[in-house]
Amino acid sequence: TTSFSTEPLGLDAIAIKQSLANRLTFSVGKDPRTATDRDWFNALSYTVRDRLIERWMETMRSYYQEDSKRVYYFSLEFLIGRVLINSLNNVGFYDECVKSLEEFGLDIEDLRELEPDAALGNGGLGRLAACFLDSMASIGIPGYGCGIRYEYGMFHQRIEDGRQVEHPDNWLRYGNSWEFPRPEVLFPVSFYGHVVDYKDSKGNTLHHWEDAEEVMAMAYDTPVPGYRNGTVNNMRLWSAKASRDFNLKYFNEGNYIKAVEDKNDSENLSKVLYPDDSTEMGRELRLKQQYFFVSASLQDIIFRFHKHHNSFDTLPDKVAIQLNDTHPSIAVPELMRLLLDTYHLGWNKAWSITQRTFSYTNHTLMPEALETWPLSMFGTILPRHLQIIYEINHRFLKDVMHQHPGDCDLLRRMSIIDETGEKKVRMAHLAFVGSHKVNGVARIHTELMKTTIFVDFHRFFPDRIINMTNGVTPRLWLQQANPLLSKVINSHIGDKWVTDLTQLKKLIPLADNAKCRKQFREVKHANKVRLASLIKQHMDIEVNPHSLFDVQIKRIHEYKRQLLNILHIITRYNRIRHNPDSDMVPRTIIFGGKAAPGYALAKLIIKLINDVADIINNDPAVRGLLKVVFIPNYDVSTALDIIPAADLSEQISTAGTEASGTSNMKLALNGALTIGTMDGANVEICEEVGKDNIFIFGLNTEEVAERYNQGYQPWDYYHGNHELKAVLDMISNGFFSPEEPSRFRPIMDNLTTHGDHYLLLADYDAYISCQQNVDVLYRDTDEWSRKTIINIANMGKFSSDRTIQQYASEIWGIKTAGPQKG
Ligand code: DL6
Repeated sequence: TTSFSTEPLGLDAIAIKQSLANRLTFSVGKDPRTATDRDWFNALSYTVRDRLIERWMETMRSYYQEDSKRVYYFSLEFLIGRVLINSLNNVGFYDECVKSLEEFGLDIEDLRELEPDAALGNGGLGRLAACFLDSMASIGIPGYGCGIRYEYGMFHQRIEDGRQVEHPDNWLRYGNSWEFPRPEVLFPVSFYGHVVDYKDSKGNTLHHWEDAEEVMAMAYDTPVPGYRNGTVNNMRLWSAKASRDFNLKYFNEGNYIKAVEDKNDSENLSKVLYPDDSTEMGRELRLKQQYFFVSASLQDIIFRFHKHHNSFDTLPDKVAIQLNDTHPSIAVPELMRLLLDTYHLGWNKAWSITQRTFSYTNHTLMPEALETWPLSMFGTILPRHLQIIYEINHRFLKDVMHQHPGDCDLLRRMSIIDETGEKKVRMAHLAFVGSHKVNGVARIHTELMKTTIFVDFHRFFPDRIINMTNGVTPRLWLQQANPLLSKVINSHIGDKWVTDLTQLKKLIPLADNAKCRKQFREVKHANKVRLASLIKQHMDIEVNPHSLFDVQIKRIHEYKRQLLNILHIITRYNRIRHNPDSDMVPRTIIFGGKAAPGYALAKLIIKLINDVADIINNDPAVRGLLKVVFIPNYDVSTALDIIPAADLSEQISTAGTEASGTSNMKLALNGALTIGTMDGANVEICEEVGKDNIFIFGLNTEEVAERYNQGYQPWDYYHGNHELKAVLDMISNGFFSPEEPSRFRPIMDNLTTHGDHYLLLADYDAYISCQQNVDVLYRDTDEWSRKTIINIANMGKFSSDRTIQQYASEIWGIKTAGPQKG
């Protein structure tokens, strides 16, 4: 036999230059005279990808040889962003690449801009999944991302006449050089049909799912490199392909058009990401998407498991599956179905294996985001799964009844089937019952899970709920986002923080050193100048880099209270106008975020921000003291431009509503001070940086609850505060929309007549005076810089490496070497 081996590819500039030339010629099919920047981008990405493949294969071989326990992160969303710079950085040959490109007369900055964001996610939940993949690879955990290869990712937001307009995100238009299509990795996924029961020779009942429609799931693999550790993991995304058999039926009947129509129907399954992260998507296609990727992934996992093992007994020792929210929780009955119907295990054994394999992460307490599916729809699409869910529920409720005899109300509350009104499957109950651990994403959120949505479940399974406070990857969110700050940090404490973020603590003494404070200040200023020039270039708005950059970047949602920020802006505007001598701290207030296309009020908030910006930015009375900018199409790439330039991070959700937040972590890590409520991970950020180094205001969760219980009266606040009244009157009387004075009435009504559900008026006063404290501190340049350094130094806890270590040891049962040192 001929031995098969490849020459290791060098990471030096000479080897890279050679690869670039080869790839441009042989893979892109161009010569340097005719090559466009995009051709060079492709040649470069192939050059990088080749180096990933070597490590990827080696990693997969080692997992196979060691029969390592594997973690599968099931997620409907992976918000990866751009891949090029991350791969160069993680493999560790960015500088050499820059040099080689220069020899061909190319600038890496120009090429990087050509890469579209892989925006296969909505916001926090999807970006967290991407950070987790980076951390699993960087720690050396055999972690696989499993999801859908959407043809269209998160919509592209344009602002036209101040309003959000959604455009399709055709991110695959120029191909995707990072992925490997695997036409041979193909699994059938069934829908519809019905279940027929048979008896086997021993009299056992067998369940056959018959007359189902089949769609094929085809795998696309994307390598996920760890940070300079030789590990490259895999993200496997599934794409829907029409099943050939299915079409043949119509072809044979001579119904060509029907066959092709059906082909499109099936392939529509992986067409588009649902662009809503805050309300339940009660749509048939969404349920089918969920089942589609879950079923394909489970078949794939079992196929891999069977290469080594012939009994399912050890499945939970070799496989851990993390359910990213309830979206993939159909995996619970699907694994049961495979174990019962395909592999003929008994119920108890199958159930024990299932529970020990799955764990579930909850990302929201908001009732409108908790998924339920009408029973009739569910039973039509997945008839066998509904039967299995009934059986799971029956056995579960029997246990509950045993412990709490006679408590019918408890049974009704805990049931997986909601029988009040139209019958529905409660996916969160299914995920909870089918998992051995259920986690929240910040301490306060986890505690609230125990006392609110899962109160009965927590009483019944007291050890099941645990906390895993979120984190973000320091590779992307500091090292790559902020090269200037990274350089300064490295010059003082070395670069071990990249894989052990707690090292940042060593920066603490620098806070008391005037020279160091100046260094940090200069970095921030340079980043602000850069952002200001991007804003000028893309939006033609002049912003003053000496002003305080006050940033709120996140999905637009009532609970996140962008509106409270606007109330402050207008208050500030009025103060400037009414006190012509005031020398207020100049501020640039920056927003970024998308609204769900069907969320009318959120879209109206965007319009309000832009209308307010229009008036303020063009009013000479403002005298350069205030500027408002709404940066369109907030995505991973724009986040990387904005975050390093922020002075102030707005984290102002109503206490008890934001599960964790992660932009709070990214901004503080880059030296912004936080103004925020005691909500989500703000609570732990406050604990880490100390309450003197953060601006906390407003009602806490207990006070919020009290306020609701007492019967909250927003009108009292309106009448009780003349500044607030003036601001609300301006919004509702058309000050900012003279051409359509009633445009923002719905906002006014929401904040008053309709009860101000998120308590903006109750928190207004505290917020405004807290913002005054911000101004006072900002004037004290040195003290501000001191606190900035203390913030950065104390962000070590919020690395996703720490989060993943915790998942590994407390949920997945995987031993790791601890933080990678250097
Ligand atoms: O856990 C990641 C992220 C949290 O940081 C945010 O606080 C939370 O709002 C977000 N949740 C979602 C929507 N969840 N659902 N379903 O994105 O998760």
